[in-house]
Amino acid sequence: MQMTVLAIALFLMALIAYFFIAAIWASGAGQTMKNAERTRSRFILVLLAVGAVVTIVSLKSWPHSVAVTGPSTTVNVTGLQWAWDIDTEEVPIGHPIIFNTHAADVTHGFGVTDPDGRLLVQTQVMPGYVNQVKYTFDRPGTYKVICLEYCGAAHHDMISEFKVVAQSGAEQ
Ligand SMILES: [Cu+2]
Repeated sequence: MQMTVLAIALFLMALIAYFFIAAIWASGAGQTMKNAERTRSRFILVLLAVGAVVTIVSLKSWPHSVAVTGPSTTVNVTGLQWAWDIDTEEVPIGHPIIFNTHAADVTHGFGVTDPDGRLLVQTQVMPGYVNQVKYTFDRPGTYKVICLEYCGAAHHDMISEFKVVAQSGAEQ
């Protein structure tokens, strides 16, 4: 879907660029250019081409993909005023975890922090939708789930925990 949108956007940009170039060409500006102007125009075109290549090469992959190849673990999370209902207490280390989140009442913000309190992953949690977010934990410990969207009087108490454990521990 995203590739289709990208292709349509690029096609429309090329179409607009074509009409601009055709209009400049039809005005005869190209014929009356002095050498210095022609050199400058070529220099700008080269800069544009270099900029386009650098932009495309340095683009990161789409940030919204939750596609996981190979085994993964699904954790179901429900946000409600004012608690998190998480269907597991432990998840395995080094193994993609897909959090399926949804809200039972109002919009919440699902955030996972590591044992040092650093935010690792987050997504909005909405009634009527299941929002997915994927993360692979690389060290064991107790991780906190916090709410990142103000949802009422006890929003600040909306804290839960789960443990990240070695694979063998998860199977016990
Ligand atoms: Cu909240």
